[in-house]
Amino acid sequence: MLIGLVGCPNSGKSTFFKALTLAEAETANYPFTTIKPNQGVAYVKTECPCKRLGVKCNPNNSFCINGTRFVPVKVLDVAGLVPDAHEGKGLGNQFLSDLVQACGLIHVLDLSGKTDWEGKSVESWDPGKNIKMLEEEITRWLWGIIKKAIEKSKTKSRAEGIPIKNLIAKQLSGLGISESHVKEALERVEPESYEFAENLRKISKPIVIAGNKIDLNEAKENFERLKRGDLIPCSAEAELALKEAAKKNLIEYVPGEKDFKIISGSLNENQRKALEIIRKEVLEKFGSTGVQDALNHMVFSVLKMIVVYPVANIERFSDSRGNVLPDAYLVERGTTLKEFAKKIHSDIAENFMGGLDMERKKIGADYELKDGDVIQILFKK
Ligand SMILES: Nc1nc2c(ncn2[C@@H]2O[C@H](COP(=O)(O)OP(=O)(O)OP(=O)(O)O)[C@@H](O)[C@H]2O)c(=O)[nH]1
Ligand SMILES: [Mg+2]
Repeated sequence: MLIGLVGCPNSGKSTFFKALTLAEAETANYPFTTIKPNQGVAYVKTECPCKRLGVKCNPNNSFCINGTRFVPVKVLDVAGLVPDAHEGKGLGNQFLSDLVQACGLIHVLDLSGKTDWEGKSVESWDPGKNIKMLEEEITRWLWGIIKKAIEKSKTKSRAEGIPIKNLIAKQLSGLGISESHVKEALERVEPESYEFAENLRKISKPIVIAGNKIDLNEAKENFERLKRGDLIPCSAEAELALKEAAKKNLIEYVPGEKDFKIISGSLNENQRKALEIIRKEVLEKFGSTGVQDALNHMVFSVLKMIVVYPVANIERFSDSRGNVLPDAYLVERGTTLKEFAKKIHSDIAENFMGGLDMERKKIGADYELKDGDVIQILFKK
């Protein structure tokens, strides 16, 4: 699963990326710092079943801090997007192609109004304007691709008498767009229309808005003024500072939490002050830095994913080597046991014989997985 970070230049995308991944990425206070995309691994946060099962886990593909499991998702930080990017303005629309595999986009918005939508320093800018602009640019970029796909399909459509709409789904499959996405987006609209492109964007690239730089007073004012329910207040800089301090064992901090604890005596006065400002201006006012919330909101609420823990031995909740709750898988809500078996391994799916739930009760192929399920898949060996 890949989540894209998009937004105007200088909005804090690369800082947000670093805060999520602790990977290297260049950040600076001028537009178009990022040219080539940065890809890294971030983690969504969920309750680990180890708590309720009363066991100690040994995660393999994920990690657990005091009963909180962190499950990996890929994130991509791209270049800044400016008005008319779809026509090649700014760094053009080439970089938008980097986002084709993304299931969802986090719009990192500079809420402080200290940069305009081209990333230039200004006294005051209405960040609300960037929201619509970004949506339109992405829709127009998609529309361009759709129009090309239609053009390519015309001859085949005429020659074989197949409706255009049946042909374009295949052409768009490389964009992370499925046949069902196309079908849903085409309800009551024509394939050539802007409305189809817009529907398709909403379905295939849903957006979560991260109102960044909330540590600044101007951002707080804009947050109050905009009053949008879909705006998540964030401070990428605060989250990055906390994660880096935790990595150096200066503080104890679980990503996404509302507080941290200083555990080292080696902090200097400036470091202490900076951390106290984060506590007072961000954590106490907004309940967290918002960065983890934005990612969690995308994955769990918007993309409707759940976390499932397959094990080889349901009595011990372990794999064959005795590792307890080793793997955490993100799957779409509604996934059945059989579909899940296919995701794990084609061999397991071919020899599938059902499964066992946490109470060691038998479950069948059509069993719909629930969030936090620990299951053993049974198959012929
Ligand atoms: N106050 C504050 N500044 C931030 C925050 N996040 C980023 N910044 C600053 O905003 C400026 C731009 O940050 P970048 O992360 O480079 O922004 P970007 O969106 O990747 O920029 P481009 O790659 O040029 O499009 C830098 O000076 C950052 O330090 C934040 O949460 N609070
Ligand atoms: Mg950048």
